[in-house]
Amino acid sequence: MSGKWWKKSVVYQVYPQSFKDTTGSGMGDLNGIIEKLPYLSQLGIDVIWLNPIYQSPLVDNGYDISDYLAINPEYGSLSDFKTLLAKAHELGIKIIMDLVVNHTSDQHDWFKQSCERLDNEFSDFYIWKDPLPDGSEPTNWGSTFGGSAWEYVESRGQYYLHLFAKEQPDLNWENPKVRQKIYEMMTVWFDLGIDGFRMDVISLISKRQDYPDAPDDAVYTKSYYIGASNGPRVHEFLHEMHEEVLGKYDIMTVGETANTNSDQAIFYTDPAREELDMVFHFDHMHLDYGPFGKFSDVRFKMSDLRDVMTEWQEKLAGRGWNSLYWSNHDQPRAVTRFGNDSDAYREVSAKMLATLLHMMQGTPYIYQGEELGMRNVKFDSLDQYRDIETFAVYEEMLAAGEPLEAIQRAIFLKSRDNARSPFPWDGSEKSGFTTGQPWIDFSPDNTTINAAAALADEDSVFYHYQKLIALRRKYDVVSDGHYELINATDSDVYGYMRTLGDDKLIVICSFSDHKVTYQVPDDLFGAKLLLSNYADSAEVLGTLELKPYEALIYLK
Ligand code: TEU
Repeated sequence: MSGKWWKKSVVYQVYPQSFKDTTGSGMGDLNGIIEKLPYLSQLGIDVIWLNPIYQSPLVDNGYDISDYLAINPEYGSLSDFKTLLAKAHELGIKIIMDLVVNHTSDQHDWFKQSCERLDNEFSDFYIWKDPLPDGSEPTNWGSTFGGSAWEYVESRGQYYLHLFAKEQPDLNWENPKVRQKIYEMMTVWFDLGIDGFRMDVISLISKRQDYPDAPDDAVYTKSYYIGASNGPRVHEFLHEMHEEVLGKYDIMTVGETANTNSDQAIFYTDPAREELDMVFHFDHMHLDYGPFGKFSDVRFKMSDLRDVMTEWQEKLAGRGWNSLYWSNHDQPRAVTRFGNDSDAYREVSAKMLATLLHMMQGTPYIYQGEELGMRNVKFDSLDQYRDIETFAVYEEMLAAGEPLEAIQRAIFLKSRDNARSPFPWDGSEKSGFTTGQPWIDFSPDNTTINAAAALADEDSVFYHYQKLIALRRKYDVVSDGHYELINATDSDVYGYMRTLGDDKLIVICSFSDHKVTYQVPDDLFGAKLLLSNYADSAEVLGTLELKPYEALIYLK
């Protein structure tokens, strides 16, 4: 059963820890989300994706789950969650949750029991290997958050695999009992009425069973396991999950799939294969990687971005479905990374990026604060960071002999904490977020960049998003139109067209900080302006002189 309603939906990602605190604890909570539902409704979004709110020691901010069926009391209770779901549904907003089943927390009861003995019910719930003859780790793999991907446990005399922190042991999907437990747990949440799942690192659940070493010359042995993305049985497992659970509900699913190319994405999202509805790919996130991966000061090239987005638009058309995103809780702020976050151009370039993404085919995701044009956070000291990935990268770059300045710059540009500072509801001292001490510092921008200011300014980034969402709802060409580039090699301007029947939607976005002339094909002349990010944009399409970061949508 599937109404495919998600093809017309816009998703808003809420990072609960940093959204709205109602208790003074300094951490956001479920009642805070309930309180702010009218704000989300005003923006016009259809679906909320909640980052993990389950019981967790919060070593990796909830991606280390110790009880899949319990709500972390820091966020509230199950009854608060039910209220949130009911109130959201009343407003016509659906809720999808995070499904983190590549690994659990080391505090999960399954893991505790698994550690104890080699012959109990949970012995094979995780990936245990004997030490090599010299006592060392089974492979040379590094973990995402530093050190080896293997941890020794005395009681079993064995190592367990953890692709992320050592507190996040990987589940053994080869074991059918593990899969059954997961399906049962998913069923509980669906029966409660949730509308879908975002599936954390789902492309990693199936491991190659030969456990090969990473080649000696691999720059990072830690990247090696990502090469093991899309393992041998991943599609079999997801199809099984579809048969056992997903296919029984009218829901949406989006898989997080690092290192998955557009051909592989079709395997995940082709409806005929009955796996997932869509995936998050990372190809545009990789455009500014350097020797230390994400932590670099390389700037993306617009032509590369256009190539990547176009490849995914074309490849998945009619065969799968795209997720459209600029940012999330693992990425820096979109306007800093892909736009221009100077005072002069922050708002106009944030609107440009929104325009470019929201008129494409797929389901757009807005990460909280993106609708305010929030930029990266200027933290003065390393002490202000909270994220384990940031600390791991700091150690790694230091050990590699990188100068402190370069490390600080990379962290400022790419730390996940850029996206995790408390949501600025207003310009007051505590940003309307909490009455207590926030778990992570506020951005110094909050006094000027905040929701109250945005709502009071009819030209704000917020209202631009609101209009883009309304356009998706109003015009089928936005969800269904055929995608085609205009002036495919222009060095400053990303232009494309969407066609459905006699309708043509023309989208023109300048990435330049100065004026540029743009020649439009003659047959598009006369199209009428639907939306732009300047007050005095040309009402009728002809040859254009584009202002810095100008973004235009025309309909013919
Ligand atoms: O992220 C998976 C993932 O690919 C990360 O390694 C990502 O590349 C990194 O955060 C980018 O800097 C997911 C979650 O979104 C993330 O928050 C978790 O830490 C991770 O899985 C482990 O569950």
